[in-house]
Amino acid sequence: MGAEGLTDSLFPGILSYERVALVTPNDVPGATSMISTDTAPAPTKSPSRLEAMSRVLGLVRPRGGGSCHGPASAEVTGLAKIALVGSPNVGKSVTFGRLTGVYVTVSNYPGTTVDVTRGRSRLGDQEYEIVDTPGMYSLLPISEEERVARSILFNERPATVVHVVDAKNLDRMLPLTLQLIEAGLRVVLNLNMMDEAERLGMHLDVGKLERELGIPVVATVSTTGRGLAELKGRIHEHAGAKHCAAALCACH
Ligand SMILES: Nc1nc2c(ncn2[C@@H]2O[C@H](COP(=O)(O)OP(=O)(O)OP(=O)(O)O)[C@@H](O)[C@H]2O)c(=O)[nH]1
Ligand SMILES: [Mg+2]
Repeated sequence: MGAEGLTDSLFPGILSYERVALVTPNDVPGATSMISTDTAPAPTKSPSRLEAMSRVLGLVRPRGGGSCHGPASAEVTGLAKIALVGSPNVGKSVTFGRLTGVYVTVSNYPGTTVDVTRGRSRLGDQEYEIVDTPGMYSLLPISEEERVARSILFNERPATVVHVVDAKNLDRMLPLTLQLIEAGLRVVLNLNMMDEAERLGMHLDVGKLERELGIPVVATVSTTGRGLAELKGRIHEHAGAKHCAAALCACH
């Protein structure tokens, strides 16, 4: 049995399990220096602050190379991709297990390799590829893990990015949500670990957050499955939505 067959029989929902060796930044597509003015397109008009920042970071995709509206994310499996991103230890892998129907323990080899787990999930009437990315604090990568996560976001062009956050530390997590939105990605905010937030007496106004951010916000406890049905529904809705409200969506 080949490696693929073995993976399939052990974890039916798992498409592949990559161990990305990181010897030099060149090993990871797109994992080159963040500040790359050489490749930034020449501005045709006076850029806004966000546009300027995005260009400097190399985040704006060239027009005509696919968009956040669908087909561009179908590069590897032919399926639209959903990427789970967020800080370490917020529940991305447990959520991945809930979405794909399997629980996976991902082991890292600090400083030498980065693990990326992929699976499939049927949400509504469509099948998606789900990508569990390494933990990241910011779109400005410092660690190799963050470089890989950023590379997945901007090279694989997911149809939806689910930003998984620890609900009890929202103030520390929201800056990345804003970065993802400003970069033109189609974001769903997942307030996970609501059980712990509630135990601390915290009340989060999900509706207000949705209105303020202009994106879907879903509260979950991924260890028990609470809120997961709603999360699946909102991801599917958002992935298929016809327009992108983000200021820097490269489609417009
Ligand atoms: N109480 C509680 N614990 C949770 C919840 N979701 C995840 N956890 C726990 O949080 C820990 C981290 O979960 P993971 O899914 O491994 O987190 P991760 O974001 O994938 O972490 P990295 O892969 O290191 O980036 C585990 O012990 C989970 O059981 C939740 O909703 N509530
Ligand atoms: Mg994980």
